[in-house]
Amino acid sequence: MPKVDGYQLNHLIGKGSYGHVFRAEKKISHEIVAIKCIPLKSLSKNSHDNIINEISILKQLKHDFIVQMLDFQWDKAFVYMIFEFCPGGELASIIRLKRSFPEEIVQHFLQQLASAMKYLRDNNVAHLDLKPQNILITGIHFVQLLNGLNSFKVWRQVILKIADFGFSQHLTNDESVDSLRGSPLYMAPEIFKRQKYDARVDLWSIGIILYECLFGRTPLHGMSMSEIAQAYQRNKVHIEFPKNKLSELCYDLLNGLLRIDPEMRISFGNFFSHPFIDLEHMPMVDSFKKAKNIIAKAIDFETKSEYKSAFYNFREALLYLMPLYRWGLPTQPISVKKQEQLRKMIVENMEKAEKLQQKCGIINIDSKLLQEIQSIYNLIDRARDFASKNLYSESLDKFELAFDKSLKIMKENDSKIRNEFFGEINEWMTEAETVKAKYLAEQQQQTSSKEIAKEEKIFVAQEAIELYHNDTKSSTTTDSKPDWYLKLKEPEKSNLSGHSKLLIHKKVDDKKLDKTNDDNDYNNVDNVVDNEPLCFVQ
Ligand code: 3AM
Repeated sequence: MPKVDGYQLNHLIGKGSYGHVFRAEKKISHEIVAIKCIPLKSLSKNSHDNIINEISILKQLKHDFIVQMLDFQWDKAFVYMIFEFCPGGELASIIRLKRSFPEEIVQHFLQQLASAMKYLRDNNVAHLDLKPQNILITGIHFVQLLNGLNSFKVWRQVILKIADFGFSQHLTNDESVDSLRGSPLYMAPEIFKRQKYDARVDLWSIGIILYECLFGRTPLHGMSMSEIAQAYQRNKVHIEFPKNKLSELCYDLLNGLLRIDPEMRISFGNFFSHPFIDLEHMPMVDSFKKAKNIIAKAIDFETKSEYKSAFYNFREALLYLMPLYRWGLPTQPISVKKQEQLRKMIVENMEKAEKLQQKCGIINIDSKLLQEIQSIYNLIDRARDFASKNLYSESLDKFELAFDKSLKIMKENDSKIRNEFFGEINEWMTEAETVKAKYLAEQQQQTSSKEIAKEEKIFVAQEAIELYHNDTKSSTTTDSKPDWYLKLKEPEKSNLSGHSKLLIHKKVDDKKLDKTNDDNDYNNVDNVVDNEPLCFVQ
């Protein structure tokens, strides 16, 4: 048993990428830790560099969803890295046992991982070896998890933490590396193709982890390293998703992440702001405070008889309160008293919002349609993203799809929907025209047949615009651009290409809220929520 100053080593937990991991206790504070012991002898020059790299990076990182390195030591034989202890084991073990998870749980997990990735990104760190074995669980003991695989109460306690930065390194935006690292099933295609790669490989790995959690296996399950490499090199990999299982937003995100060409993959910015993840409304220590401030604003609007603004503020507050109530906080438990206070606040605000909604005649639309509309906004974001990378053809494809879908919805619905959701179509059209002009300029040398195809894309859009103009001309409403619509237009204020915050809100009453804390079969809870009618939408 190795000796580590100030710690009493208890027993071996397992063998990690570089060495053995022991459970240990800090002598003075009795804090339980995990110590990774890396034999210096066994390290090649390359691994040695990696370890030093891991240590220097980990020392600086501190985040709720990242395994904290508390300390490190070394002697002649070993480097000892001391980590916070994660009693829930690896995400990989849980996937093996549970196979797949309901979408709502996956969404919650992904929010935690995305939050950690955003922190890493802000610190210019790429992981480069993300996989379920490198995601540890805390907040609950592995045995409790084992005994409660179908209990929502158990899943509510799970906190995921990204671990093992052995392969990670500091990357500036335009730096890339070209050595082969990582684990084949989760490794991005550009690594297999021996192309230069960068931090975007982490987006691919997250896509595979998301796929595995949803469908119970990785897309290239059962293939060896060389089979996978060959398939990628010959461009023979087409990842398909089992259909009609998930929400449109979830498919949209999977689609964005699992793009073979990193240029076509969703960008980090669009990933973090994707509405399936919705980091903004993730339960955080300040969520309650934020909600209270927004409610104060809502009340203010209400007293000034500005009912529409009041409604949108009440609803925005609920978007903070609901996840807080459902999932709690990752770092500190919410007391029973506070939980009850939250419940009352939610019910009260729901009632107020519903009354205001009726008073203002704000439209109520079903969740399927709302998701369709959301996917259009996502397509526009992707189109803008491609255009910003000078990928004009890809950008036009996205615009075309968005216009096709918009047209279909506009034809099938009344002018209210058109006014509320498609007021921006003029702008989109102008943007698409600009992209098209750039595309044509780029394609001057090529055959004209391609140009005609792109020309047609704009015609579809034109038809949609005409529909919109007809509506606005004939509309009797003076307020053709409601204030929430303006919010859609400037989703993050500072981030024009960011995703519009177009979120679904479901009706919840006392009875259903009470279910949140029941230790009943998770799938039943899931069904209850999924079958709920929509109360109102953003
Ligand atoms: O071999 P198993 O899967 O039981 O979960 C990690 C793995 O366990 C565990 O050590 C083994 C080799 O990586 N491990 C790594 N870091 C840990 C930590 N911070 C940890 N267990 C608890 N806390």
